[in-house]
Amino acid sequence: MISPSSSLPSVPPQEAAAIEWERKPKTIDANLKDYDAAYREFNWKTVEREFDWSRTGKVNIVHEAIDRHAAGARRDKVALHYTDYAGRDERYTFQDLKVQTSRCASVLQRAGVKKGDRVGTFLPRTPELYIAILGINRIGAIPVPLFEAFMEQAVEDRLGDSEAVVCVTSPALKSRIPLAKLPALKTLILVGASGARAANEISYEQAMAEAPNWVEPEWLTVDDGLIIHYTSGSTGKSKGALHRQYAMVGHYQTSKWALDLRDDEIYWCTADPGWVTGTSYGIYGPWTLGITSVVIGGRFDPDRWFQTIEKYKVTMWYSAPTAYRMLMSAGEAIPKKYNLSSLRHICSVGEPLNPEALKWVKRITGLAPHETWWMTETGMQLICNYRSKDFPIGCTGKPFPGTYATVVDEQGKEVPPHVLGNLVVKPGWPSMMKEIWNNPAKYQEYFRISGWYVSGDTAYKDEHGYIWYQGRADDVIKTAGERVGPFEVESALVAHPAVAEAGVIGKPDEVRGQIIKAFVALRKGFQPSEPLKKEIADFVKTTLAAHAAPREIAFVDKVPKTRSGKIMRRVLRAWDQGLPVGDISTMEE
Ligand code: 6R9
Repeated sequence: MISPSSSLPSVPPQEAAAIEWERKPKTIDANLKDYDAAYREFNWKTVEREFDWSRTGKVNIVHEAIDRHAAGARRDKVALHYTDYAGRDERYTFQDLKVQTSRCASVLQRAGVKKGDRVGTFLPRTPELYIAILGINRIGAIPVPLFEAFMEQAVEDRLGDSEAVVCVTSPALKSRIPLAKLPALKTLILVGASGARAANEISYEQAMAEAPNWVEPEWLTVDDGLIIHYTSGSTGKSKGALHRQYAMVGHYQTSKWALDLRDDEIYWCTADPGWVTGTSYGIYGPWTLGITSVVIGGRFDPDRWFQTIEKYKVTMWYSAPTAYRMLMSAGEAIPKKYNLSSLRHICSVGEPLNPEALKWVKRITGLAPHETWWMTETGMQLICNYRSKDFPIGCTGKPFPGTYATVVDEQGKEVPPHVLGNLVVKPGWPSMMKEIWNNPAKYQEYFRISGWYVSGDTAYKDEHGYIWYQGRADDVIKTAGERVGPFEVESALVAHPAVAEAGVIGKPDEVRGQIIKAFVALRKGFQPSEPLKKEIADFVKTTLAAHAAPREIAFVDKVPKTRSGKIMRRVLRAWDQGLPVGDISTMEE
């Protein structure tokens, strides 16, 4: 948070000549032809008409994303291409997904799941994960997707807080689900299980084989639950952002205008459904539009990534700056091996896209990635660059039509161009989270500045109304595009027997945006050493998640805290950068 007493820093207008523009030909054939006209005139009500529920009053995302396509001209259209480059190479039509998600829905019903219940998914990126999420939606239950890299503590926090009653998982991952600590969790549905199973375990394959091909969706209202995504803040454990069915209105229209998806698209969203991008734009957006999606399993591999574009003739690619930078550092020889000429549009999300990475992607593909700014809590893209609109390279973009995002001071007053402030959004856009699960106080914190939704990011606007993201105002870390809360990492660190205290910050990193750095004070009797650093980092990897483990550890005598016991991460950041620590009058003795 920008301190209310300090005068707001101003960001000098860059020399006009120093700003490079991405210019668009007037003739470009985009779904959104005239951003400025749309911004003046667009009304979300017109989008509601795209959904059957606007006529029937019967709401369920699975009807709009799958069943209505399966009942019409898209019945045999491929909805999902999947490969893991290790033996699985599959395709599912909309009709196939109707059958599969029906069967999965029936399996869940037989396991006792009811409308409104939370159901975890804890699976690698496979078709079963997509089928499970929509199977859960079909019966009006609420999916809680868990990223496959989560270890026991992360799994316990999320399944515990959401009180999930069932979790769809695999034999390999189930050992990370601490059933004894999760009283609400009654049943595990195991994908790929063979042999004996415990009484509370169901074989996915067996149960699917016995299930009927059709289960009518549970009819809901637009206010009923769609999904809960857990995400991190600067304090406390992860929090569950609950979205409602109405979010589909936002997913649909942003997929149309920002991702520019059209009917003949071969669309590749590289995000995992464990994170919000992987569901809003890996499932709900593209499939409500009836688009063909590509999903690949397995680990990140530059060669495979470019191969995927060639193999499926991908036309639209939605990925993240860290991925672009990793591809860049793997060298230009790799993309040169593949035919990338099918691509016609590229977007980026999760962290700021630096001009160097943007230009590299453009050199390789002929296309500049377009920024999309949004958050788990916003459910949909809110500030974007558009395929038909010129933009200054390096900016975050302009508010999506029908939304209002701006930059304000601590009183909620909009600041003049080039003055740094809080990036805020006027509440009321279609995909805004409905609540923070079990935590109304946390939800209210988002609206602390006179009725604005406060993103926690800082930004400025330029004289043309483009918004330029500048950083986080709080201690939330974005590492390789993944959002990590320092408190979760600190809690994992202090569980190690050698660690007395720990403070965690995001340290700037050329490839990953930020890396996690931990300052650790050891307990009496432990000596600082390189092997101990590794042991502590590995401990976080195995208890919390690999991406949440510190890549750097510094041993300190004491972690700086305020007299009320809050870790002074500002001081840690100054230590890290070798800068003066500033005012430490509130520091404990
Ligand atoms: C979708 C997603 C949200 C935070 C957000 C901001 C950062 C996202 C960005 C961006 C600069 C962009 N962020 N998109 N920063 N430019 N285009 O990433 O959600 O994981 O909740 O993270 O990510 O800091 O506040 P989530």
